[in-house]
Amino acid sequence: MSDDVSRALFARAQKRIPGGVNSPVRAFRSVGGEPVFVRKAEGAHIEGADGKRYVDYVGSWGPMILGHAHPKVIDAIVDAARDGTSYGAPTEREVLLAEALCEAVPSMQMVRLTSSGTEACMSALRLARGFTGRSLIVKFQGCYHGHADFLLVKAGSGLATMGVPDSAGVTEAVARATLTAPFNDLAAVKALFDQWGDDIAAVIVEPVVGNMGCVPPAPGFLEGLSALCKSRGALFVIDEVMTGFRLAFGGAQERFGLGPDVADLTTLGKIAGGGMPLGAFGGRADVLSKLAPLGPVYQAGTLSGNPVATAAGLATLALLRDNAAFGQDPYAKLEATGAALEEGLRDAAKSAGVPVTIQRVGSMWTVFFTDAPVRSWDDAARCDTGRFGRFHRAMLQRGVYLPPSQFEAAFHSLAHGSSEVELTVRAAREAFAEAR
Ligand code: KE4
Repeated sequence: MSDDVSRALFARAQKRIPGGVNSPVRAFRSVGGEPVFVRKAEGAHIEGADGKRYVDYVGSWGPMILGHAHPKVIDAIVDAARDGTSYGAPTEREVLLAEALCEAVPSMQMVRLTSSGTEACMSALRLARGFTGRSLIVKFQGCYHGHADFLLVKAGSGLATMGVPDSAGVTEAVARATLTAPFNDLAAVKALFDQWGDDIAAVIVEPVVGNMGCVPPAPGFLEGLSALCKSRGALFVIDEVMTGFRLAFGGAQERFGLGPDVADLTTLGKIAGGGMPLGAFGGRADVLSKLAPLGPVYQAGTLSGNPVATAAGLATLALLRDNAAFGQDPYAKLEATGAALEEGLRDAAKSAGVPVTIQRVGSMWTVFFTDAPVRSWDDAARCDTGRFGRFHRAMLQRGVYLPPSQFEAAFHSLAHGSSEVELTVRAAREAFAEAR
């Protein structure tokens, strides 16, 4: 449960901030209880308002792959801020970060920086419509690409493949232009192209889904989507906001060996900004050249390419290339920690007699409270969310801070070591038993 100081702050917050939070998932509504207000964070730990430390597996929902408050990132932020926090004019750091992002993700020949992943995905899809002259977008049930109106859409009923609003305030007209399909179902996407093919501008996908919990792509699924798009004149957008620099330095595209011609556009965020507000969308030069001021597709932002955010991003990416900083390849370390966590959690659940499915790709993972594999939203929706809530609360009481939703991925960082793994597995043995 949260502490008295957090409870008091939460009561005050709710008077001025809707739900007391600035992003809904932080309100702990799907796990019960009240949120822990955080007053500081360092390495693998966050510190609650009452000073209690927790091993953190949210990591700001992905950005904090180095661990919180890495000294070199903090120094980069402070040094940059001393020279001013925003100019609204081009800077060298934007060039350096653009070059670093395109080098890391070879399918990106050019890139535009934004202030969030939502802006990156919204802008990438507007660009896809502008480049193709088409209007429809295909997304997958259970995938999240930020809160642009046309992306807050769920599957229509029955055979209706046109989307319906998944949020109040999104109009039917807007939702109808977004088609949805089940993740990992290539045949369903082919059927959409057979029905709407000449008006589909783009298909957007999380290459490993984090937003229904961690769900990997079936072998050949991503390549199949790319081939379908190419054969029908649509663009393939890989949303690497979460997976970029997480699954490998080159994200899912590197991890799965997807060549530079698979994705037409890629979106980035989170780690790319080192925990500061930064997103990016990039890809084929012929597509990006349609963007204002070069072309007719408008896109803009006061703080796009912000000098402090780009400094944090550059410092983070430099450390992710610095084996000496961590005594080994950073991604090998993340994999070893992930394997130890996965094995320990699986043993803990088994010894408590609680059926779970643990799915992990590198340093993003989810404990699904179901006894079957989770390949799509329909599978994920069968999870026992009540049992997940009891597990989450029991872990929180034992100093382990998991994402407050069954349908979110957990993340560990390069600051998580054997002592954090041991504490987490020890807590889980008791928490699984409590959650029975
Ligand atoms: P932001 O606008 O939150 O920076 O990025 C949107 C976004 C786009 N694409 C993917 C794959 C994402 O996961 C996200 C945002 N992720 C959520 C966590 N599942 C952010 C947490 C929140 O909304 O508070």
